[in-house]
Amino acid sequence: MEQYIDYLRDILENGTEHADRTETGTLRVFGRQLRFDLNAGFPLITTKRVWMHGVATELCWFLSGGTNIRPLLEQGVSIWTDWPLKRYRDVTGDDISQDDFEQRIIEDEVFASKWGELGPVYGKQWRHFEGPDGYVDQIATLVERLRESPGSRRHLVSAWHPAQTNRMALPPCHYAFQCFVEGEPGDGRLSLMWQQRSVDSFLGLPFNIASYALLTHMLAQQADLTPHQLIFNGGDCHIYTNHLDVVHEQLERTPHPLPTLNLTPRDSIFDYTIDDITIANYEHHPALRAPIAV
Ligand code: DHF
Ligand code: TMP
Repeated sequence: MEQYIDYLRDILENGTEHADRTETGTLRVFGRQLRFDLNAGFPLITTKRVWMHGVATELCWFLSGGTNIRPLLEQGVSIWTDWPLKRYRDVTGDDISQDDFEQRIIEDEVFASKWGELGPVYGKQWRHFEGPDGYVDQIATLVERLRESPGSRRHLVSAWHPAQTNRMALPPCHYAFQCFVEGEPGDGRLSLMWQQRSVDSFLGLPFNIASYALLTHMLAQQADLTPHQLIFNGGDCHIYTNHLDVVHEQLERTPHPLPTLNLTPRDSIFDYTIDDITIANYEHHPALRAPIAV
């Protein structure tokens, strides 16, 4: 995990200032890669606490095809609330608190379907990508092809739907991933590489690394493969200016050994629940809090 610290240092040293969409301001560099050996442990950042429950709940929600924040809130996960809340406040002029807004989404189904929707984001594109001949379930197709044609060079899932990005609360940040299988049948190794156009390096990236690592473990289990490498390719890699203090604090910390993942086997990739996902021996430095740019 030294490489995450090196990556942060690289942005601090080489980044240029940018007045971004959220008007927070960032330091940014373009085009960076991180590589994780999944056999060396589960890549959960140890120089602060990363909320694995949030990561796992979000990934199960993506895999379910969900695009409404209601099921996340029912499971105590608020990481996606800011965007629907902003929309509600802007449209209605009602200065509702986050707690009251979340409570209404949970209690009132009609309200939730109107105000809890993020548009055709990850879940929709992964499971129901709309094309001229109907919908494509990219995840079901991926698992089927990993099993039947592991050596293929076409194991690709895209969350980027150019005709629909304007209907999304946020166009996908991590917008595509590719799988790669090597080794003999019965002894195959699965690697995964994802593409991310925009990277909130302090808040978003630790979640993204853990999420794709977990997805790689799930895909490997489904296709009878061993997880191998996880590769991140970032486009606009930035640190928000209001995260500089907590980033510097992290640079002072020495990473701990990595934890491990226990994943209960399931028949289908769509059957995993939060109870199937356990992280063991997660030693981490204290949590670091910072505001998210909306
Ligand atoms: N916008 C921005 N500006 N950055 C993001 O990382 C981001 N991520 C989104 C949606 N929009 C975004 C979805 N993923 C948090 C983490 C991931 C995430 C959204 C939010 C987050 O707030 N993490 C905090 C709190 C977690 C906790 O409750 O413990 C963290 O400290 O990791
Ligand atoms: P943008 O759409 O203007 O690029 O803003 C999106 C912000 O959210 C940007 O800071 C990147 C960040 N982000 C992540 O880093 N990871 C994620 O998974 C998501 C959804 C967003």
